[in-house]
Amino acid sequence: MRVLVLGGDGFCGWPTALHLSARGHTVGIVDNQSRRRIDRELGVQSLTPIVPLPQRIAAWEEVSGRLIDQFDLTLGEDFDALVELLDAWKPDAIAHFAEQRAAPYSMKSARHKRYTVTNNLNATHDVLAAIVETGRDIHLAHLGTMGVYGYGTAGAPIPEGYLKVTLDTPKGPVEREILYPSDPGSIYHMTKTQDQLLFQFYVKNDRLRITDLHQGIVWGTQTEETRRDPRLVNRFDYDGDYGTVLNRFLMQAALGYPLTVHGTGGQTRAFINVQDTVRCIELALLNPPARGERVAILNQMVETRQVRELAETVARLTGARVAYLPNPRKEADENELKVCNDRFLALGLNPITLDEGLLREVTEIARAYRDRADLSKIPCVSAWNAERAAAISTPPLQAAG
Ligand code: USQ
Repeated sequence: MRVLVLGGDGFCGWPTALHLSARGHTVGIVDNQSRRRIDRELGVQSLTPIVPLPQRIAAWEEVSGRLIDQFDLTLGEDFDALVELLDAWKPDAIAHFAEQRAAPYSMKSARHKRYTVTNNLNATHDVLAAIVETGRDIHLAHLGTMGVYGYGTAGAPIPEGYLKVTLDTPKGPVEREILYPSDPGSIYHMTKTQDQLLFQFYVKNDRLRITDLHQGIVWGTQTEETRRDPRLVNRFDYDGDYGTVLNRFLMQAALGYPLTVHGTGGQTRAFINVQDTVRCIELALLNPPARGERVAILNQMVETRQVRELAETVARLTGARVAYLPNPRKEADENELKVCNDRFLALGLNPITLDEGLLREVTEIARAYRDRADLSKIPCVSAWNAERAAAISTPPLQAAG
């Protein structure tokens, strides 16, 4: 299969490109270096040292003997170039990771909100319009998020994208399946809920084949392929905007920094290891919906955990202290979360679960690169609103452990 990976230099895009290449697919990466530009804007760098994209690709060719093409264009802006690329490179499928993916970054200021909305929605829409423009039958697999659902349930597991509802009509009850009601918790998550409507429209109007993957929080760093050479190492984000919760805790533990739990830590979220992320993408690409079929929605997650439970596990393993801090986010303090992931299990995913040995492996990575850490970048300083900004400017509530 010929697959274009949009955003192929990023945290999920890069290991996906390598995984697909290793599995015999022909891979092209489209990336405009926006993730590296944001690092410079924030004055942070990945804990793991990442070489420039052309060197990454050359290293992959050296160790695997396989070529990856690279294209530098800005999705959402360079529309004609995108259409030309699709016509010339002739992908069978597109894996779309080319969106600004950090919730805190999207809430930093009006400028960051506007950037996230403009970038994400125009990127997604341009890809859809470009596929139609070429007239080619290209399957689009998009990295969505569990956050489109919100994290509160009425006790029932969150289904894979669609909810059965019964409408009372004058002729009696009528059953329908509708998109699960969106309940985004940040501007970033909101852009992914809007993407869903773009997909629904383009399937209805143009019969595009589209898969939307609602992914949970990714933990871990390396995959089979990124381990093969130090120049292939994946990003490890630990800063207050881009670092995700479990990787942050593991890195903080490696540095002897108190684990930064927001609020009570009662937030329950869905998790997946990065190795399973890349497997899921290939499974989704190998099993596209038929033309005319509704958007295929799969929950790309393995298990749910509470934030404080994760902090306690990491503390037990490493002796780290846990700090309960005022929450910069406007989110529920406590929630239950049950999620269906039957579709990937049926496709043969044999998932990696949060295992103490694997957690230790990530801590080892963090230890190996601890000298590159800038402790001043650890605190989460992007507040969701004025009330949350005031809350985080007060000293921590308590430190335990
Ligand atoms: N949290 C802490 N302490 C920290 C960092 C986070 O308690 O130091 C808490 C947050 O308040 C939140 C939870 O941990 O309740 C998750 O935060 P996160 O930064 O790990 O994840 P999130 O902002 O939701 O976003 C990440 C990815 C995003 C992806 C999403 C999947 O950045 O691209 O879409 O996970 S999901 O969370 O399932 O929507």
